[in-house]
Amino acid sequence: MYTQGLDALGDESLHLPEEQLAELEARFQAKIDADEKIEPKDWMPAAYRMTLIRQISQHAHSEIVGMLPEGNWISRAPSLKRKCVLIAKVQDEGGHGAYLYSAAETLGISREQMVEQLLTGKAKYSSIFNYPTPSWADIGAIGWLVDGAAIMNQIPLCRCSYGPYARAMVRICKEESFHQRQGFEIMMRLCEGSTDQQRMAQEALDRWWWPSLMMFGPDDANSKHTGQSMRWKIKRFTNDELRQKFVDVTVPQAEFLGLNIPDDALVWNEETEHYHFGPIDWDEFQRVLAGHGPCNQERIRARIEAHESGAWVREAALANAAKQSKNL
Ligand code: BYC
Repeated sequence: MYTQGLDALGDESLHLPEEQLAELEARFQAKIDADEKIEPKDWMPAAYRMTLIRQISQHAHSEIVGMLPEGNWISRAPSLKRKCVLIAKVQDEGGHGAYLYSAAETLGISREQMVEQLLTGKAKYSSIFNYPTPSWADIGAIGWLVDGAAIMNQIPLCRCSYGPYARAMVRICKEESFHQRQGFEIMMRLCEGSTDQQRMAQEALDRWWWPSLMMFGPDDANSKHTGQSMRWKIKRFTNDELRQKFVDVTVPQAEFLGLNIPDDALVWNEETEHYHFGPIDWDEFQRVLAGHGPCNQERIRARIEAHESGAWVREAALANAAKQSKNL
C-alpha cells in the first residue's frame, strides 16, 4: 500500500500545471543545495526517483550476484579460519543486498519487480562479478581490489541526498572496510609464502586489476548519468575522479606486497601528484555489460536456480503471514 501511495504521488505531479511543477522542482533543488536529505514521502522529480531506483537496484543486484564468485570457494578455503571468515563475508553481502532492496522499495518499486528485472536481464549488476575465481588468491584479490574499489565508490554515497540510501551505506561501508582488510591479509600471507604462492598472488592481481578499474563505470566523457546525478548529489565524485583515487591508494599497496601492477604505462606524475595509468579496454567493458563476459550466463543461471529452489520458502512465509494476520 505504502509504495502504491508513492507511485500515485509521482503520477499526480505529472499532471500539475507547469508553474506549480517548476516551483516544486526549485524547492527540491534548493533542499539538495542546502545538503538536506530527501526522504521517501517528500516530493521528488520522477527522474530523480527513477535514477535512484536504477542505481540502488543495480547496487543491490551486485551484492547478491557478488556472493557467487566467493561462494565458489567456501567449501575449498584453505583452513577452518578462512572458511569462517569467508562465510561471514558472503553473508554480509546478502545483508547488503537486503538493505539496498529495502531502500529501493521506499521509492515505489517492489522487491519482486527488481528480482524479475535481474533474472530477465533487464537490470544491470556490476561488471566485475562476471569474472571467474580459479584460485584461492582470487579471493584475496577480490577483497583487496574489488572491495577496495567498492569502498572508494561507496564512502561518498553515505552523503547521498536520498536518506534511506545514505543511511544504508553507512553500515555497508563499515563492513566493506573489514572485507577489504581480510582480502589484503590473504594477499600478504601469499606474498610472504612460497614462490608458487607468490605467483598465485601475482596472477590474481593480473586478472582483477583492469576489471576493478572498470567497476567505476565509463570515463566521464561517456558517462551519461554523472552530470545530473552530481547536481542531485546522488553522486559526489565523477567516475574518473574515484578511479584515480583508487589507483593512487592501491599502487603503494601493491608495492608493499611486492607485486607488479599489470600496466606498463603506470607512472607517478610529479606535477599532478597522481599515478598516470594506461588505457582501459572499454570494448571489453561493453562486451561484459552486453552479457558476453566470461561468467555472465553462469551467474544469471545460478540466480534463477536459487530463485526457483527458494519458491517454497516464499510460499511458506506468505502462508505464515496470512495465518498470523487472521489471528490478530
Ligand atoms: N557494471 O552513466 P554511468 C560491491 C552502467 S557491489 C555494470 O556512469 P552511473 C561488492 C550504468 O548503470 C558494487 N554497469 O552510470 C559486492 C549505466 O547503465 P544504464 C556495485 C555499469 O549510474 C560483493 C551505464 O553503464 N556498486 O561493492 O552514473 C562483493 C552508464 O554509466 C557499470 C554500486 O553499484 C559497471 N561497473 O554510474 C564485493 C555502487 N558502470 O542503466 C563487493 C552504486 C556503469 O544507463 N552505483 N554501468 O543502462 C554507482 O555508484 C553508479 O551507478 C556507477 C555508475 C558508478 C556504478
